[in-house]
Amino acid sequence: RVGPTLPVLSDIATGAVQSPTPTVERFVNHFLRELNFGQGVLLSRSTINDQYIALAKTVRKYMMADWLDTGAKRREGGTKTVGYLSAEYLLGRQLSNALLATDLQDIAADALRECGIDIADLRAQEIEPGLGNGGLGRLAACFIDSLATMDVPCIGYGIRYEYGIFRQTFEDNRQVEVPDSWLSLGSPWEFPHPERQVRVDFGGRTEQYTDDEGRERSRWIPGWNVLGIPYHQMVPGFRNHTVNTLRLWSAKATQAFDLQIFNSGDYAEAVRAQTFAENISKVLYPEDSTPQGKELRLQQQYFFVACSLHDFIENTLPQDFDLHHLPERIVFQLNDTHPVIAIPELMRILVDIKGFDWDDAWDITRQCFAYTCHTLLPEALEVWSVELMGKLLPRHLEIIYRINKNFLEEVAEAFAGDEMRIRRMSIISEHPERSVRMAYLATIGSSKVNGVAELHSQLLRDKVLPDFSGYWPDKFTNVTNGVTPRRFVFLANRKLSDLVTDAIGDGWVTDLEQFKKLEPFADDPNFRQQFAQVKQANKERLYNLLKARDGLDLPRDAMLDVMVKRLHEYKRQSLKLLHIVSMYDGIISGRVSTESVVPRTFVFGAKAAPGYHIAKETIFLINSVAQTINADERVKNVMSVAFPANYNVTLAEKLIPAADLSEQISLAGKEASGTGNMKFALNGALTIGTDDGANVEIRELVGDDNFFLFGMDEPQVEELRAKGYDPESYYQSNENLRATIDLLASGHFTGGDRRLAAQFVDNLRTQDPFMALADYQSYLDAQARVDEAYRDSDAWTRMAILNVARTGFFSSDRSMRDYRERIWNV
Ligand code: AZC
Ligand code: PLP
Repeated sequence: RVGPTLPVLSDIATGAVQSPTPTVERFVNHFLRELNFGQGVLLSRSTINDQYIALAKTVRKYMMADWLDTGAKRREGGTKTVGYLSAEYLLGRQLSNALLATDLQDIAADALRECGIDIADLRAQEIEPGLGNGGLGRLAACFIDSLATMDVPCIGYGIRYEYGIFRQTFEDNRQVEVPDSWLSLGSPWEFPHPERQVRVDFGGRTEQYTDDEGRERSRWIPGWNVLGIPYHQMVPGFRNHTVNTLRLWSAKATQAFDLQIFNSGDYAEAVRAQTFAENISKVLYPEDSTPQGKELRLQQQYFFVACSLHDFIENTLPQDFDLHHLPERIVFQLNDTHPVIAIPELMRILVDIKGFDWDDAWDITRQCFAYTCHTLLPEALEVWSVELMGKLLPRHLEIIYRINKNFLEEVAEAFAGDEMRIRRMSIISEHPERSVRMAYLATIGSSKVNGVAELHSQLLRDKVLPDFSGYWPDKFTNVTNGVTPRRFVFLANRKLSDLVTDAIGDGWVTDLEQFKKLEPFADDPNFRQQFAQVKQANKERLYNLLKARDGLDLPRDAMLDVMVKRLHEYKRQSLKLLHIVSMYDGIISGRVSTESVVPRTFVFGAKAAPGYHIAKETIFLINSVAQTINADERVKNVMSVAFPANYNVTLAEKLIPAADLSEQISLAGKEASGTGNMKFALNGALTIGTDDGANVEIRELVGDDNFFLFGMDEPQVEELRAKGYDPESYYQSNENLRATIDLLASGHFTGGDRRLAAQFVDNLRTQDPFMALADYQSYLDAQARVDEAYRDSDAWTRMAILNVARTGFFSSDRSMRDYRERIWNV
């Protein structure tokens, strides 16, 4: 078929280029052209993958004019840009989001139908780019979506990992990791620009010299280098003709590297050199929150940061831009400490390359950075040994020392030489080995420091960085996290979106506070009935998927109780497991009759870091418990446990809209914020949760009556810890708890083998570092309240509607407004 073509976008001036008005016929035409001339196949001979790629490339054409236009507008406007520096972007599938942003969903579906293709099959073909571990990476993806939707100039900078977060499979109930080769079937959403390569140096030594003006200076004589190749992705705003850019860097070997160091005439050796260089962007480190301190990881961090700063300064700013004005044009947001090496890197560029005085450079640098901390766990605060830093980045280490020296002089002056304080505040810690505390460097080198929920920001000020917040009270602020309503409500929950839009119009998609208008509908029986039908339909959709995907057969009418997040001791999947086993024990021991219980389906989703032993044991035990319970006739129809493998964004989009109950049960004071908790509430699940992270704010907004609170709060946790926590005393004094743990230990769930549960049980009884046993009774009591509430399904639905109506605050659009006002001034 031949039809009209897209215009040639040769000479772009702001606003001058219009995308073609989409029609079904045009879309068919563009799609078939992509299939024929792009993939080189006829429709009749094309595979689903051919069709998916052709569809993706068709959709991106409809974004192209806006992308070029946005770029031109940004260059001409001379406005300030947000440079979001993040080692992770957990993007999720791109196709549906692009169709939504461009409003092409219906046209594309119709067009494909004309070609005899069901668009759902093509959506399912996409492998999601899993370039992140969990909450932190997904947050970055939500933020860039919101910035595009709000038309804020933003470049997302990161790493194009060849392998993202591993694919999880289970073998004999144990987690087995499989490489995630997300690029293997082609990646139609990225635009490589090898001609824009950037050279990144590593290693070598520094050298002191006197410059032309007689100043003592230092210069870096690097030992080796690699090239960074940028891959661009479009970040479309929601139907606003803005398309921002995500720029991910891929490492490639340089010629110089081969020749200078490794080329001994030995072919194998020369290839090894290339492999070595390209390893830098080969794979995402699968540790969530707990850094490993590996050399390759520091290489990754410096690699993408050096590429990004170079890209902005040399390729994005106008030529001859006076860098004294840099803070007027860029603010780099540091997504946790992973990109913090950017601070000494900017100093190096300004002082060593551009010849600035140290003090001028420092003044500029501090204005250009802001730092977000995402954790409270001390073990999650990155430190790099001085030895490693000196070997890999000798000049940066020198710069860090000088920053530290100047800073400590300032502290000494302000606090009359208070030695203890000076030692506490030093970027360099001496124990257990000399190392660089990246969170301190970030704090000293940034204009603002923020936590990610009210409680977290308060604890960050009071517990993690008290000396710094005392010294610079105004530097510290809070921005509570948010999630994008486009992906996590509109796309993930079409039925709810339609219902809500019928009730209050569609303004909520970009102004989620409008959900407030739903409040009166909570008292409308007709609306409640429709709302309950939506929930039921979402459950059916999920169960059909789990049947097809995992062969799971789940009952249709039980309460759906969901705990999905990375597996971490502090998140306490162990406590959830204790609840399940207690319920099961109650029934099989005859204490509780099946007629009296509220039937529940429990769903877990969680990946464990491959080297995190106790987390993997927990996965094994959950799977073992699930297997036993699902096979036990005595609890048939009242209990089932499902653990679909490989929890990722794609699965989250199906699971969250179906849930009745959201499990947010971390030990108080450990979960910085959580964002899964927000997604559940916005999709009409009720939360059972501790007073932790953003749960606190969720509960404040939805009200105590619409939230199941349990457990110690953070001061109580501290108090118990100070008193000396003895998990065994809870085991001894609580009969149900004892029965539950004994049943776990008995081998009942592990084919009679007591050893297989021993580590898990021993850990709980003797260490229990996250106090699951202390919160156990309170948790079970709260679960009993959940059961009571669920029995009155109409009242439950009312509470669910109020959760939706009152959580519009958790839009990432609101988070971005807060960053603009409190941190960025853009
Ligand atoms: C997570 C926090 O654990 C989670 O509470 C928060 O919601 C999320 O960041 C987004 O702010 N942190 C991480 O994933 N990783 C690290 C290094 O903390
Ligand atoms: N992993 C995935 C795939 C997610 O989609 C999310 C958030 O929705 C998270 C992890 C973070 O979950 P939580 O906030 O519960 O830790």
